[in-house]
Amino acid sequence: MSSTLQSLENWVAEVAALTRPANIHWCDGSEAEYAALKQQMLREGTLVELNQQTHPGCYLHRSHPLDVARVEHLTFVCPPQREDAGPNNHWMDPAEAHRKIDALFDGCMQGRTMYVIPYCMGPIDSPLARCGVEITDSAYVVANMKIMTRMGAAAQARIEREGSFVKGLHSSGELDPERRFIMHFPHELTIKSYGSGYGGNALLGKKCHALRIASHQARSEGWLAEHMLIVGIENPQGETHYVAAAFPSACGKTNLAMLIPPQGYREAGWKVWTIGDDICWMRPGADGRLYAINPEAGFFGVAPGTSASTNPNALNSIARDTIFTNVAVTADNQPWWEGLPGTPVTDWQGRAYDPANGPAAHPNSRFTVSARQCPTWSEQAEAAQGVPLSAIVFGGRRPSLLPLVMEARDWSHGVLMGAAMGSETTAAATGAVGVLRRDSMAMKPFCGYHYGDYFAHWLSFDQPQARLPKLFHVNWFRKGSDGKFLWPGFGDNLRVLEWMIKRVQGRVDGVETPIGILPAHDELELDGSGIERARLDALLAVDTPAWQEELHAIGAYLDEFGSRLPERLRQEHRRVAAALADAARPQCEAAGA
Ligand code: SAT
Ligand code: MN
Repeated sequence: MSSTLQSLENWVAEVAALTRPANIHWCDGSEAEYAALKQQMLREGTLVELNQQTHPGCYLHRSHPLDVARVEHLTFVCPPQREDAGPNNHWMDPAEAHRKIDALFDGCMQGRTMYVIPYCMGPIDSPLARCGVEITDSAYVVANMKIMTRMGAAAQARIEREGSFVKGLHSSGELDPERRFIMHFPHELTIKSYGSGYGGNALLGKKCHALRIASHQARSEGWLAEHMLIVGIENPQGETHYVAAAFPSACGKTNLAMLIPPQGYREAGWKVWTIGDDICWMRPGADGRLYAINPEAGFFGVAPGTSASTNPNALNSIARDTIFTNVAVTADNQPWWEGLPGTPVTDWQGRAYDPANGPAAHPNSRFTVSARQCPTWSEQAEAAQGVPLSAIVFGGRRPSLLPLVMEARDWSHGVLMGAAMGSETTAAATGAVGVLRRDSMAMKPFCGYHYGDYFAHWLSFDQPQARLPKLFHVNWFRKGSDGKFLWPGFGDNLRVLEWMIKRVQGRVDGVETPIGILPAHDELELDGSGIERARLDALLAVDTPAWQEELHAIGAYLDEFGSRLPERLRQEHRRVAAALADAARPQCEAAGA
């Protein structure tokens, strides 16, 4: 197969001239192609068969030990002008970036097969979907792209019809961290990634296209490309409210997207429907509401911590036809990670398990599985027009200060809440874990342009005819004085989502505070949760002096975006700071009296 689209033909020929592969394979996305790829990887040893009785169709891939997470310090966004990348990105002059990375690509596929993967991000017939072509020398990447995207002949047909596509060139190279770059050229709709075979660095449809390049495209076309899950909450009356939520990597997006309601809710008839667990593209519909699609077709989820108690739907999904990456293995060859019953005998590097070497599964080990395998998968995930959003939720890992939930008083306030998001870092990226960093809208590693312009783009959706979703902020990770999490999380998070939906319906009033609208104590359904009043007080406490410090820190962070920070966001920041000062005053006077 090749293409009727000349620009695609030309680009493939150009890449082949540079990388000099032994063969070129155009992926058609068929099951036969997928089966042949797996056989080849099994022969080469890049895939290992797992226990086919307990896990039919499941395989394990082991990465190079120095190639197990995204590498933000080697990831560049290269618009022509440095200022357009913003302080939130590493920038390189595009000509220099091409030169540097092309030197690595020169001859890198000699003796290897070059795969051409046409793919579509989003339902194949959706006007919100966008297409790309990834060229790679990694069969593992092809197999993952098959699960994660609509890949093959149908995508190619759409590309040939539309005449345009995002170009992604990838080679695993030597897997040498010293010879590794992930480069983005938003103005050329081009991605070049060399030297890593790992998830977000190598599956170019995911973070590179669906977030970094797409966020840039979305800005000029009037939509939003966001790092959000999408979940449908069906109440006992049979109405479904769709909620999108932005949390940084490895903060529970997959768990929330697949939540199982607490028993009392299940008995009352509540249901949860999974649309997506990582990425959300949304745009205003004719009725003024925001409509969202999940551009992905699969889940690339964090394995450790996934268990029958935390996420039975995920565990169910991955019982068959799943690619595991960097997990451990039991004596009878079942995949294993911390949080599962049983004992590992082989660690993620293929060594005999020895606790002295650290966890058996890598903390960022993953499963790749088709979304359709999820028991709560929603048919609406294929809806061409997307689903209308009732609420958008921001959140992060904050051991203190941030209440369980708060609602923004209006869109501008919500954009400030999103911009001010902070979270403790996780194993999803290389570097220190557990350090608080600002991660606006959970897009710090993924926004393909200047954050100041991005905040302005968010604010621009607040139009007179718009019927925007309500904006909220949650924190499942607040700890008590004993250092333990105050909130049980997982299924009980539905209690918080229910409150949000009641707010959307205008059925509860909440309590206004300087930082936003919080639930009144009797508005959160706690029946059967075992959470006592004192704990709820701690979860919803607003510590005014500590919040004043937080506002100070947020102000300093926003100042980093200089003159591109929208004035409306500054005003909003001043408004909240003033409200906090007001709240602090009577206390000071009392203390002084
Ligand atoms: O490594 S990925 O970027 O694919 C996953 C994540 O960090 O969210
Ligand atoms: Mn993610």
